[in-house]
Amino acid sequence: MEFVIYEAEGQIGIITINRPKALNALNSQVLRELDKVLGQVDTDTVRVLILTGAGDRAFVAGADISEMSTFTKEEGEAFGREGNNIFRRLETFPIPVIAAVNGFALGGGCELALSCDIRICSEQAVFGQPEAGLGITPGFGGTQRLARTVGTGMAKQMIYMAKNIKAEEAYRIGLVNAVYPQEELMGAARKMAEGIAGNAPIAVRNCKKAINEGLQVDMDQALVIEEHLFGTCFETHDQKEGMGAFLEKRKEKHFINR
Ligand code: CO8
Repeated sequence: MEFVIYEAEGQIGIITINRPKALNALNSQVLRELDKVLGQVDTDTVRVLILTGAGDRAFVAGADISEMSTFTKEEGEAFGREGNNIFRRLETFPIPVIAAVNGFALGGGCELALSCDIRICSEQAVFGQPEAGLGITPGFGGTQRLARTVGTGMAKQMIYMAKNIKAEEAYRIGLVNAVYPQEELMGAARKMAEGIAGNAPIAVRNCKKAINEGLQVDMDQALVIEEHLFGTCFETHDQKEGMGAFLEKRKEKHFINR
């Protein structure tokens, strides 16, 4: 693969969008490679993914403007569909995904981060949806996920004004969970990933599913989704291990993803 790197470090997988000359902009090839990489993640072993951008300037500076500039309506829709399908695959990926935003996260880059479960960033990160200034709408889920993450008022302000915001503002509005010095970002992402990976993997997956799917339906249905996922945990080895460790006053737990 030319533009996407995947490294598995034990229970943590790291995906790096690697097109630094174009500030990691997403062209069709990058999107296809990202899709392919997701298919290669061994979710029996890997419990958490970290997604970041290569170099020290950009997470992803958007969809590739030179590729999009000559699109017809049909090509625009097809490109939007391709991106949406892949971002949705990431959003519903069985294990949690942490976006480690190390620089520009603009347009499709902000949308990519929004498709992850958790966003943390470096002090030099810049977020924005510049599309309206380019004569288009956000097309990889930004109108939907930004509004769901930071609320409609702030999302509309960011999208209508096409004005970028810095890391501290992104933190203030709840777009990211934490801001770190650039050199500490990946360490912080790994530490968070290790914290998640130390818990029962099936329970964590079920939590992700319950939150994601529950937010799509009304509260009564959402609680049924939770009840079902809660119940299935009791069929797992790891529930017996987790509760057994508590009852035996044992600190070490051996979760085996079964
Ligand atoms: N697309 C293509 N190339 C890009 C992109 C991009 N989004 N962003 C940066 N690059 C390229 C530049 O063209 C430049 O290439 P070259 O060296 O060959 O000229 C290289 O990266 C470095 O960029 P700059 O020289 O511009 O670097 P600066 O430090 O001066 O500026 C910025 C950095 C501010 C990030 C600037 O590059 C910029 O504004 N980039 C565009 C950001 C943007 O508007 N992104 C949103 C794009 S639209 C989008 O993402 C829509 C998503 C949904 C699509 C749905 C389709 C249907």
